[in-house]
Amino acid sequence: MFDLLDSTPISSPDALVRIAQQGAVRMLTLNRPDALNSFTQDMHAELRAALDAAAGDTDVRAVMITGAGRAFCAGQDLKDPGMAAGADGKPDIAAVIEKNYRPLALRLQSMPVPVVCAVNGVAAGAGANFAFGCDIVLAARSASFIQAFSKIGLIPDCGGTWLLPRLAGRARALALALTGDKLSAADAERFGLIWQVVEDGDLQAQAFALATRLAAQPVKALAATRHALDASQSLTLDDALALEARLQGELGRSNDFAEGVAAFQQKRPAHFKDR
Ligand code: T3D
Repeated sequence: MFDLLDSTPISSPDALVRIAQQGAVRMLTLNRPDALNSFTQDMHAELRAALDAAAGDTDVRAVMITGAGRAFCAGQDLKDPGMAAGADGKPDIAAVIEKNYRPLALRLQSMPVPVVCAVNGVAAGAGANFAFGCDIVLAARSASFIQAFSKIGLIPDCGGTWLLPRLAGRARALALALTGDKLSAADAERFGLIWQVVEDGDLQAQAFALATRLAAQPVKALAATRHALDASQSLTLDDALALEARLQGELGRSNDFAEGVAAFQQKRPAHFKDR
């Protein structure tokens, strides 16, 4: 059973992104609860560093992300004085996106290990699309998702324009983005935006159990699976088959494949180690 007390803290408890390790799972907690864990420049920098560190650490075989307090993440901190201003003195949001949101979305998509997101409360704006960019998303029954952008005169970012239609289809993506209406966790599951709704009190334990299960799998193959599925969206069938052949060819030469086949033949559990 998951218990935060069993995890080893890596960051200080008051870090903007708390980092801990339990077994092979690196746990990241967005930690600005008073501002509903909205993104500041500093929190972005800590999150980037935490994801980079997890990606570079061979002891990490899965990442779990959640939020402290009652929210998951309310998107960009609209009060952050660090928000960039252009030469004309007006907000330079393109610069904010290039510096923070684009690297974040791409980092998630290129993680060498699976990323499980435990959405513990409201996820709004870039906070919602950050969650949708993770590999498997569980949400507490009381959680909700809001494409809040249209309410402040913006478009979905942090990969939202790419993710939403792919996950939910154009009709639902467009309606969610145009209205900015709040979507319950149950409807998010029904729309295919997330994997599963779980009861509030079970969220952290179930997300950790899932991350632990994934960590025991051949994570190199899992990362290649994500890559092939994402790439297939813009490939012809023939090109997707060529990519499958290339990736399968690489994985076929891996220690994990040899171990998986040997474990099957010897009727024992496999012990995967590749990263
Ligand atoms: O640089 C750029 O701008 C470009 C990037 C854009 C990416 C984006 O994410 S744009 C979208 C930004 N996010 C939003 O527009 C969401 C704003 N927040 C809300 O709509 C609501 O707070 C929620 C629906 C998320 C939750 O509502 P509720 O009623 O549960 O809580 P609340 O009372 O509104 O908020 C509680 C506190 O959190 C409050 O502070 P206070 O009054 O107690 O001192 C509120 O101001 C603060 N808070 C909530 N969201 C943000 C925030 N502070 C700063 N930035 C926020 N995004």
